Amino acid sequence: MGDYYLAVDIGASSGRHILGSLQGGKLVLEEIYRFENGMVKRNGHLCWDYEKLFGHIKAGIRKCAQIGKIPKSMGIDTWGVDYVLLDDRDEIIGETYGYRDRRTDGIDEEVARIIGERELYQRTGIEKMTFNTLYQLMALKKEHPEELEQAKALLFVPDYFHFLLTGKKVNEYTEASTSQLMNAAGKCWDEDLLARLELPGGIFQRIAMPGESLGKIRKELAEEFGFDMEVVLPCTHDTASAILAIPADGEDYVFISSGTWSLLGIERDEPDCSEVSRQNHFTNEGGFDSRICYHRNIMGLWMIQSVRHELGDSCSFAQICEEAEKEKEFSSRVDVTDQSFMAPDNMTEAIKDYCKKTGQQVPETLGEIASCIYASLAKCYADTIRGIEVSTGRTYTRIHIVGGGGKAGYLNKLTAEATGKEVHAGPTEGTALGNITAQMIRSGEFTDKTEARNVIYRSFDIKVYR
Ligand code: LFR
Repeated sequence: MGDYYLAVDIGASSGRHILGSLQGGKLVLEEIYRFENGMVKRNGHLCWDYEKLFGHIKAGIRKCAQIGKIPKSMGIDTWGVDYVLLDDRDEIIGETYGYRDRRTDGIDEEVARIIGERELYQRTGIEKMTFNTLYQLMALKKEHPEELEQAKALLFVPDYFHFLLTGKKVNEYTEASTSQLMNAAGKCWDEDLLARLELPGGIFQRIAMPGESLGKIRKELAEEFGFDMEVVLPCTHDTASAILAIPADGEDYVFISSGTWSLLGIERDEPDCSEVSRQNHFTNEGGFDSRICYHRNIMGLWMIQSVRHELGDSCSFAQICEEAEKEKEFSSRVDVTDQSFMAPDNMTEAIKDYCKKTGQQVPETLGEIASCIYASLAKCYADTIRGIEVSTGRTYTRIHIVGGGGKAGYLNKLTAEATGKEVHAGPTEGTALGNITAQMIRSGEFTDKTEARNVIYRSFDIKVYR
């Protein structure tokens, strides 16, 4: 029996604890704990409840002892950009805002007066999304400058949970890259940028690479859980973790990390911070082995999740796919990167409004709405891939879809049709798997990423659509 490694993978709508181990040359996963997540409205702002999340993190760890499978190490990954500020007693200062909160609306224009978008991109390589940490901090500086002044440390969400577990403060590289405050070429905090934005450089921590060990969990926690274990940094940004788990060899593919968001792109050694790349909305985020995840953020299944939620979460995602397929002739399309779908009060209405506004047939039934979303996503995938092919001057024959969205068979089919490429869907637990992979490389179970990906390829069911 091989050693166990624990991934805590927290997404915008749910979190899970997954144990991974090597058994007979294959990687075997076991989900031991699952919980809900979501932003909550507090004082008119969309916020996360970190206390509750940490309670779930601990409950899932206790589950390991209950089932007698003690992990050798663990690591946490979450979405990007969100952070906490800590005071001199390591208490959280102010609200724990979530990235869909609207307080950053319009802040981008103020930032552009300090530093032009072109130069900002040349430095950071990060696509302008007004939820990036940069804009969030600038909004805070405007509304609550005293909170920034009081702050002693900034930790991104996974950093914060790792700190609660070990007492160590670092900013993990892949997550830090999503802030839009890191220098893409130097992989370090862009001190000059921070100074020009008048942000307190002292709150940023040492940038730590995935694979680094933060040492053992705190003594009190080890006593509470009844066992000790090491915390090893995975790619704490979920997207980078998912990309590490792509079951591919060579470089002849584009990836889609499909979940709440669809992140579509390629891996590369050096960032492309050119003006063409900026205009095509590509972002250069940190990946495993100091590589760059070069991709576009596409709204993704958030639109389906929201519509489903508006129906009282009464139908399964598989049923939604079926309904959509019945309406495959429905021809209205929306731009899935449009801001109006970012955080609408009602997604169903936002889609109807978009169709009305653009003179298209308004979808009425669930089937029509889902058909419109899936077909629009597939179209956006095809356009984005064309953009990548133009900018890299090469073509790709395969698309690897990792993450829960890979279960949407109808969308996979549409993607194969719209792009003319072979779609390989799976593994669906890509993010947790990538998290575990980084830990297993650290402990020597895999010599490198290539070996890990070969094992992943052998271990999981991958569905191919032609
Ligand atoms: C996906 C993701 C994306 C990021 C978005 C917000 O879960 O991490 O990569 O752009 O969430 O942080």
